[in-house]
Amino acid sequence: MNFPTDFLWGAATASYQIEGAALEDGRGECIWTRFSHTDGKVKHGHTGDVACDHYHRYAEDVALMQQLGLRAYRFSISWPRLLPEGTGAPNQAGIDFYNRLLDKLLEVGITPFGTLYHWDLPQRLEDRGGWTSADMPEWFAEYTALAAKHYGDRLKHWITLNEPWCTAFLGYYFGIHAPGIRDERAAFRAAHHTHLAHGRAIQVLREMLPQAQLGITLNLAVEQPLTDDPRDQQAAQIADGFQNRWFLDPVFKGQYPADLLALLRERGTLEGIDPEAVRLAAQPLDFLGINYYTRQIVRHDPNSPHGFTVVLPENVPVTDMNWEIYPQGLRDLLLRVHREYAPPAIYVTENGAAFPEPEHVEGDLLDDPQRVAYLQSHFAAAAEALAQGVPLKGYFVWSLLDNFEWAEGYTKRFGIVHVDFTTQKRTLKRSALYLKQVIQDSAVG
Ligand code: IFM
Repeated sequence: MNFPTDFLWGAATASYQIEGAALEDGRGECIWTRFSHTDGKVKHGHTGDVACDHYHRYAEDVALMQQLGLRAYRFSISWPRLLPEGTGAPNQAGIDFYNRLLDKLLEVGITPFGTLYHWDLPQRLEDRGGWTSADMPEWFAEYTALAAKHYGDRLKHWITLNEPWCTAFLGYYFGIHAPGIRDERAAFRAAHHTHLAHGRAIQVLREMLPQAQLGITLNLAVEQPLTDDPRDQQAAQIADGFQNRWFLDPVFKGQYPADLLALLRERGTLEGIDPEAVRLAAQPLDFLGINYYTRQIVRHDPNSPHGFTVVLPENVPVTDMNWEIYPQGLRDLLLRVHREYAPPAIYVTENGAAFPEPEHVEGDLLDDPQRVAYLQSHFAAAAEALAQGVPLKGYFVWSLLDNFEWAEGYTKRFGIVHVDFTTQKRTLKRSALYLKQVIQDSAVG
């Protein structure tokens, strides 16, 4: 595997998944606090109230990153920590937390990548319509300006949104994520407002921080038809529209993909949305962040609302999320995005896997051979894409720590560092040492 000596290897996390201190030091309630405290929404009734207690243990966690030789760390800023009501009066204690975190990272030479929105929307804004509200782009612009004012001197890599597909569709269509709404029109309105909010945030950041590197993170997948039957091929095309092009096209072309637009217009899904307005999303970017986990095999299904169903073939290797392990999909995806959208730079902003692991660990190392193999095969796929000309600049493993896996609670462990949620003890997994070795090897070319 050949990676350039300046390749930015790192690990990623997100505020609600690791910080805890959910209502401490003035942090406002977020939609995940509300959702996880609602019966039946999250497995075992788990919440992010304490999570990895990173809010109090950030220094210990940065020391771990340093021990692993990470060059970069991707984290997210919690909107309700900075603005408990979503807009209006800022919360100095919340602002100071990220000041401390940034200072610590820079002190040990780790490049911070900050994501502005990784799903912990202030509940106050959800009460006013959340992502379905046409005011969202301006609310987000206000929050972005506040973050830029306080952190712009030290934070040089900014990601506006993490996986807007999940915000819109898991949150407002499937209802399995906060705020738990099941309404197709609301979901597409939410998606539309994520595009506009992204566009406004980039405008604000460009003006306030002309030297900063700006991007967005999308969760993209390879969509493949189950068979050669033209109906399955058509189904895969629609699935690709939903998963990939509904987000890539606005960001890079300022428009929605025509095929899906026609289908959704026919269903009346887009009522009240002005598709032309999405041109605001196409602000020049410095990089695209891609989160890759798996591929999707798709078949024609006349009984499903949009004519397709995702199927998991028998006997394929899967992770604890029941996601197929398909490393060549990462290579294919990187090549495709490079060919069709040509972002100036690409980062894999998330890739990793959950496997069953004990809650408590004896000793100071946990063997996780499946995760080592998963990472090895995906790094190799990335190296192939790089060799074929993809401007891949860095790679963040998801995740640094075992953490709150949304509706799955603490039952899925993605960390390269094990967390005992009773004692908060951190234990390295073998995959952490593997990453350390890869980083060391790539430093010498
Ligand atoms: O844990 C999530 C993360 O918050 C967003 N991307 C996918 C990860 C694994 O499901």
